[in-house]
Amino acid sequence: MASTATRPIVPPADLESFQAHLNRSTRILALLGAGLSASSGLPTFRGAGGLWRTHDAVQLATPSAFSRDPGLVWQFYSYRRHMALQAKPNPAHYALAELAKRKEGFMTLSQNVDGLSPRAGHPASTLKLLHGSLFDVKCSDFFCSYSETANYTDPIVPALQIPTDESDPTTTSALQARELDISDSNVLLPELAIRDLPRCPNCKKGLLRPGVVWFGEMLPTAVLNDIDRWITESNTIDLIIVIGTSARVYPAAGYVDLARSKGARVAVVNVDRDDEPASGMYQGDWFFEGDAAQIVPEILKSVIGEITEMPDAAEER
Ligand code: BV8
Ligand code: ZN
Repeated sequence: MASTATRPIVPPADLESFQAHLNRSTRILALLGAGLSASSGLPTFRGAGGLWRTHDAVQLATPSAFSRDPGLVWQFYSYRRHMALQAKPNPAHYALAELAKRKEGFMTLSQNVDGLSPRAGHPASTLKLLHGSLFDVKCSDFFCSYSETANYTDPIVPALQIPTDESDPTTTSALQARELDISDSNVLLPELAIRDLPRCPNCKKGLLRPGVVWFGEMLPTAVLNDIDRWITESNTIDLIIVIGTSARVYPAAGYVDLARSKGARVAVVNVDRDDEPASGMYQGDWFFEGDAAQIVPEILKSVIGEITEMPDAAEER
């Protein structure tokens, strides 16, 4: 048994057959999930049992949660904005960006709202953000269409400051000193007054809300149309690469079967061998078990070569 040091990241046989198919593929889809950014230090939805503090993350990502307690929902999103801004794209983000630059017919569908793929230089024309971005905001008032993109202000309003000075026991460093995590339920979150939350500068009435797609909300029409146009452009899709997703949220997860129905072979990259797409795995598919940050650059190497540079667009801001 080869020692761990020399054990190849992916089984050679799989790598060879996958790369042979990748090299000859002209129509490729990728579906990305939170596991892609796990190695960048961002918690997945299912990681930590899908909980942020004592709250079910999926429950917080709903219009009803926002109308019930906008302060709590904003603290959830402000925390995720802060974490995403602190994080850095990892080699998998760069490998996918490089594939997009080198493979004409490569379209990437991301469920991630963390902004790391754009920061890795993934061309926007072939990167579809299905669920929006943490760094877009829009007015929550039904009659106001105000929206803003690329708002990286952290915190977006002073009241959402994740405490930083020593006097406050909930400071990030004080917490780290006590090995507590701000997302830990033992740390009481301040009750925020509505007046301290981000207000719409246009109608001055509505609260601003994160520019993400909440459960029960439609995905952005322009994004869905762009994807449909790409899918119907040709009768075939050769390959879909499913990376770091439990593929349980729709309509995103539905693209795996849609691609399969157009002849695509499926390649899954996931640390959890049981996390297959709902429709299962078939003869000719690949399951690469392990960390996306390690595996994705390896399996795409035949097209993209070695990932050397990792420029971070955030540094140019
Ligand atoms: C809608 C933005 C209707 C916000 C998100 C059909 C069947 C059943 C249900 C439905 C259906 N159609 C619609 C629904 C309802 C619902 C849904 O799908 N519910 C689920 C829970 C069953 N869908 C909706 O509500 C959608 N809207 O349907 O509107 C409509 C129609 C007409 C008119 C009006 C309305 C909207 C869905 C989008 C919700 N927003 N995000 C935010 O982020 O806060 S979804 C959010 O959760 C993410 O974007 C992502 O999509 C999902 C989390 O999934 P993953 O990213 O996969 O993360 P997860 O933690 O689950 O898994 C991580 C994986 O990575 C694991 O497999 C793990 O093993 C792996 N991993 C971990 N570390 C690594 C790794 N892999 C590799 N390397 C590592 N290092
Ligand atoms: Zn407004």
